Amino acid sequence: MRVSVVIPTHNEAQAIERVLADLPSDLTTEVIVVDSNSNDGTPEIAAKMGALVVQEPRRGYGRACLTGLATANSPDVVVFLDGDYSDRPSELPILLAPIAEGRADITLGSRLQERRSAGALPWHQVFGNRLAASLIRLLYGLEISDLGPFRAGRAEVLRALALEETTYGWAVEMILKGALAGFRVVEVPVSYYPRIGKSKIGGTLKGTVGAAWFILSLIVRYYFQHRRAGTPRPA
Ligand SMILES: Nc1nc2c(ncn2[C@@H]2O[C@H](COP(=O)(O)OP(=O)(O)OP(=O)(O)O)[C@@H](O)[C@H]2O)c(=O)[nH]1
Ligand SMILES: [Mg+2]
Repeated sequence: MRVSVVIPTHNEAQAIERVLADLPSDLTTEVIVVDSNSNDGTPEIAAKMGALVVQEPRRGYGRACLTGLATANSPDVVVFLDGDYSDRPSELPILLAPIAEGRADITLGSRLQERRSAGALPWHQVFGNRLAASLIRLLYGLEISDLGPFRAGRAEVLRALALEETTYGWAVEMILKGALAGFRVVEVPVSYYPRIGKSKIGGTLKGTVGAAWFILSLIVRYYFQHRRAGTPRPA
């Protein structure tokens, strides 16, 4: 199985080396760091560690993931992982197993099952993620508990979904479109720790409320769009 790992970064110099060092090299075919205008040496560290560094000057988490997906060289599976060492890259096999065994098209690492370390997620993030996951369970019938950043998907499925969100909505777009198209989305428990470096979004209540509002409205909007249009299953 050819596995491409995509890591979006914006100023993650304090963490990126540990993220790259912890990725099991025997399981990864290539590691792509998609960097947006870091001025702290992140791309240089990533290149030194052997990652393929792609510059993406247009900001946005989703934009970086899309650029990484477009850059990946004939992968079977594409993995998305944050560059702040909140996730444990050594847990990659947990995400790959259901795909390798032919049980899943997309796997989602849930931080809200048993493995989260104390203080890794502030209460407002736990609440927001549980709320979004409940809404997805209710409207889409998908058994998920969280919208975590450590995810994997079969490359042909990810490409068929024609994802286009350029912000943090990208992750939820992948889940919703995947579910609506009838692909097998499977959640697995992963660990989560306080990020290394400065929190940019999730650490503040204001950032979380803004992101939560956007994501909840996306969940409802896709649901009604699908009911109106009867979204066909991508080829
Ligand atoms: N290339 C690129 N990467 C980004 C951008 N914004 C965020 N990232 C990276 O995307 C990943 C997720 O962003 P985070 O800042 O960790 O978001 P979060 O986990 O919701 O919030 P905190 O960890 O509290 O900051 C990190 O590796 C960031 O460096 C961007 O505009 N471009
Ligand atoms: Mg983070």
